[in-house]
Amino acid sequence: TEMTAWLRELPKAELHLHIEGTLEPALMFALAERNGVTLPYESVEAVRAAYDFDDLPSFLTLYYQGMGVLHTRENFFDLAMAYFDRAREDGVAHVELSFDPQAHRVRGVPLEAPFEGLLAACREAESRHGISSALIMSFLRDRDPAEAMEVLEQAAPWHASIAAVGLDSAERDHPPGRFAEVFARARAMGIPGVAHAGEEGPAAYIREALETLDVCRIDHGVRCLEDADLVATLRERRIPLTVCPLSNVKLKVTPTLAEHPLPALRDAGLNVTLNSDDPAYFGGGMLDNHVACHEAFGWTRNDFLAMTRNALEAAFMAEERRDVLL
Ligand code: ES4
Ligand code: ZN
Repeated sequence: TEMTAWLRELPKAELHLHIEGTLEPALMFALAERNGVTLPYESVEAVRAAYDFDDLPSFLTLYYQGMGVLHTRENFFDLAMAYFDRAREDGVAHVELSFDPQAHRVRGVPLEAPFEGLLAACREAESRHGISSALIMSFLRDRDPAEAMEVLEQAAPWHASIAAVGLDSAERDHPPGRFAEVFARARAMGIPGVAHAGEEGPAAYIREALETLDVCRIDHGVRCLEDADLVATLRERRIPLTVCPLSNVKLKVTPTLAEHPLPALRDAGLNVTLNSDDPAYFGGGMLDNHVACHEAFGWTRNDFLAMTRNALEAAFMAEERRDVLL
C-alpha cells in the first residue's frame, strides 16, 4: 500500500536489535553444515514451526540453541551482513546492534570472533548501503555478574568500539541491581548503559535499572504503566523506551497487538521508539513492525515521524550524522 511504501522510505533508526536474533533458519542450516554442528531440526520449515513461544524463557532456549552455529568471525560477519541487506530493504538508516558475548564464550568462542566479525560488517554496511551503526555489548542477567565484569575487562581491546553496554536474557527473578558494579565500571571507562527492564519483569525493575545502573535508555519498559510515579519520572527525564511490538505479541507480553500498551505509553507522553528485537524469531523486521502498528493503532505519518525523531535523538550517533537524518 501507499502507507507501506512511505514507511519503507522513512529513514528509520533501529535501537533495539539482538544480532543473534536475526539468524534466519536458512543461514542457520548453512552455518551448521559449515561448522559440523548438528541441529535438532529436519528442515527450515521445522525450525519455523518450533517458533511458537509461551514466554521469554521459552524463546531464549531456542535463541541460545540457534546461535550455537556461530563459531568464527566470518560467521558473525555473514550473520550481520545478511541482516544489513534486509535492513536496507526496510529503509533502515541506522542500527544499534546488541550482541551477547557470554553466550558465545560459554561455547568456547573467543570475544574476538563476534567483535571483529560484527565490526567488519558495520564498516561494510556503511560503504555498501550507507547504513550507520553502533555496537552494544550486552550482559546476561541470569548469569553471575562477576562473569560480566570479567568479559568487560577482556573486551579492553575493543572498548573504543563499544557504544554502550546492555543487559538482557531472562528477566524474572533477575533484578538489574546485581550489575551495578559492572555498569559503574563501564561508565568510568566512558561507556554508557542501557538495560532491558519491564518486559516480563515488574515496573520496579525499570526504576532499579535507572537508579542503580544509571542507564540512559530502557529496552521494552512496557510494564512501566503499572507505576504512575515511574511514568512521571520517565516522562520528566525523557527516557527513551525501545519498544518491540511484534516481539511482545510473540512472547505473550500482550495477548494481541490491538491490546498492546503502545498507544497508552504515547498518551502518557513517554519517549517511545519502535524496534524489531529478534526479527528472525518474531515474524518481522523494522518495516513489518511499523506496518503492524499502522494497522493496529491507525497511526499516521506524523506519528511515525515523531517516533523516528525520538529514535534519532536517543541514538549513539555522531552529531553530523544526526543532522543529516533529522
Ligand atoms: C531478548 Cl526479547 C529479549 N528479551 C530479553 N533478552 C533477550 N535476548 C534476546 N532477545
Ligand atoms: Zn531485546
